[in-house]
Amino acid sequence: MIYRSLVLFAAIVCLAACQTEKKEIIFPKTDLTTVPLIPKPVKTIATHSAFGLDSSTTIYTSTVDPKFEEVGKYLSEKIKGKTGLDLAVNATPDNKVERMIYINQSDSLELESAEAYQLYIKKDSILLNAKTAAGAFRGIQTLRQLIPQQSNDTLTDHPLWLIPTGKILDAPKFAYRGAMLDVARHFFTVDEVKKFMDILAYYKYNTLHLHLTDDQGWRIEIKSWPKLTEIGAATEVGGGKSGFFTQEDYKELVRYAAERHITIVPEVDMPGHTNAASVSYPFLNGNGKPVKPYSGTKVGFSTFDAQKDTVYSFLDDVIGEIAAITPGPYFHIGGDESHVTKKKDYIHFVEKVEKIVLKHGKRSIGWNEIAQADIDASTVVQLWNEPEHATKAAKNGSKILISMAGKTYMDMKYDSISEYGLTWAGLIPVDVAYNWLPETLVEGLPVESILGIEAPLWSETIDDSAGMEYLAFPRAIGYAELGWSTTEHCDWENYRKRLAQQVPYLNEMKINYYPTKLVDWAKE
Ligand code: TNX
Repeated sequence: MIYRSLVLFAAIVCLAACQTEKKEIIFPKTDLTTVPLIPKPVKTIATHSAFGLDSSTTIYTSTVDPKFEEVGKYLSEKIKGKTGLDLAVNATPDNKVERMIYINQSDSLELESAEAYQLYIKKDSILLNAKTAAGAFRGIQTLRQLIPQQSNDTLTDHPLWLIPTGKILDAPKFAYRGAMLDVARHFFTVDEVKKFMDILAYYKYNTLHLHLTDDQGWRIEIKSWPKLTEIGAATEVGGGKSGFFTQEDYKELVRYAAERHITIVPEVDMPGHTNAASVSYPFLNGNGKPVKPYSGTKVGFSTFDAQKDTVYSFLDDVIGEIAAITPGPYFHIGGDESHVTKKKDYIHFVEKVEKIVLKHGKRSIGWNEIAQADIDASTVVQLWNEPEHATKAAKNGSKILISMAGKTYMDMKYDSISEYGLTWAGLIPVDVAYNWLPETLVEGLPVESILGIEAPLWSETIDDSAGMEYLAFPRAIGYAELGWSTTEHCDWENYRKRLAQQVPYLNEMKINYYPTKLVDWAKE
C-alpha cells in the first residue's frame, strides 16, 4: 500500500515536472527560515526558490488510513478560506496537474513521535510526511502559516501564492499541549467553543479541557440524573443567560475536536466546587448547611458527602455517562480547594473516585491537591499552586501537567488597565506568560515526569467570545510555543517579532486579541 502511494507520488511529480518545464518561472528569492512560524519548528532549511500555489495545484494523500484524506480536505478548505482557491483532493491525475501537495503516511525512523512531521517544499511539489494523521494535521498548520496573505500576480497570467522552498523537520517537545475553558462560571455555546478550537488547532494544541461543573453551574446533561441540568444549569456568575450542553452537543464538540486532532478532557470538579450538583440533589451535600443556588465568585464552601455510598453510586452514573461519550483517555476529577472537606474524607473520596474512573476505562487527572491521597501512577497531577504536591506525585510515578497560576492562568489581567480578568495570582503580561520554561519551572521535577502544559481560562469575568479571546489571545499563542518548540527556540525577542506577524490571521479570524504594547503589531 505504501509502495503504491509512493509510485503514485512519483508519477504525479514527474507529470508536474514535465508540465512546468514548458514555462519555467523565475521566482523571487525566498527565505523559508524567516517566515514567522509559531510554534517555531525544530529544524528549517531554506532553498530560496518558491512553490507557486495556484488553482491547478492538487492535493493527494495516502489512502490507507482514511484520516489522511480528511487532513487533505481540511487543508483544501483552509486554503480556500485564505486564498479563494478550490483545490481538489485525490482527484484522478490528468494533464492539468502542474503542482501537487502530497500528504504521505510514512514509517521513516526520523519521525520519532506520532505528531512529528517532515515538510519538503520544492518548486513543483510539496511532500508532507507523517506517521499518523495527527502528525499530518500538525504539518498542514505549518503549511497554512507558510501561505502568504497576498498573491503574486506578475509572474504568470494568473495569481500565485508563493511558498518558500526548503525543508522543515518538526516534532513537539511535550505530548500534551492544552487549554482549559471554564464553561461553569459562565456558559459558552457550542459555536463559541468551536471557534476557540479552530484557533488552538492553528497553533498545534492537541487538548481542550472543559471545566464542566462548579458551584455556579452544572453544564453537561446526565440522563440518569436529569435535575443536574434542570436545576443545576439555571445559574451562572452574576445571574446571566446560563445553559448547558446536551449529550448531543457534547458529542458534536468531541467530533469537531477529533477532526482537529484535539482530545477533549471533561472535568467534573469534586468534592468541592459542587454547590450546583447539591442544589439539584441535596443528598449529595456534605457541608451540613442548607443548599441554595449560587451566583457569586467565592470558592471553597461546598463539598460532597464523602461518607455516603449513594454519593459514589451517583458518581458512578455521572462518570459512566460522560466516559461513554468521551473517546479520549482522560477524565478530570477536579479535587481543588475542598476547604470544607475533612482531610481524611478528602483522601478517601479521591481514592474512591479514581477507582470509578479506572472502572470506566479512563485515567484520572486532578488538580495538585489530589497528590495528598495515595493515587495510582496512571493518574495525572495538574500543578496549579503547590509544587511539592507535584514532586511527590512524580516520585510515585505520576505524570505532571504544568499549569502554574502565576504563569499560565489566562484569566489573570495582563496589566492594571486590562478590561477583563482577576489578579490573585498577579498580573500576567504577554512577556511574563512566555518567558519561562515548563522543564525548569519546578526544581526537582524531572522533565521525563512532565506530560505537558495547559493554560486554564477561568470565566468569572467573561461571558462571551469577545472576553474569552481578549484573555486567551495572544497569551495562548505563547503557551503553544512553550509546549512545542525546543528550549533554544523559545526566545522572547525572536518570538515577539513572529507574534507581531500573526495580525493577518488574528484579523481574518476576527479574534478580539489584546493588542499589548509589548509587541510592535504588524499593520495590515
Ligand atoms: C482558582 S485553580 C480555582 C478556580 C478559580 C480560579 C480563578 C483552581 C484549580 N481553582 O476555581 O476559578 O482560581 O482564577
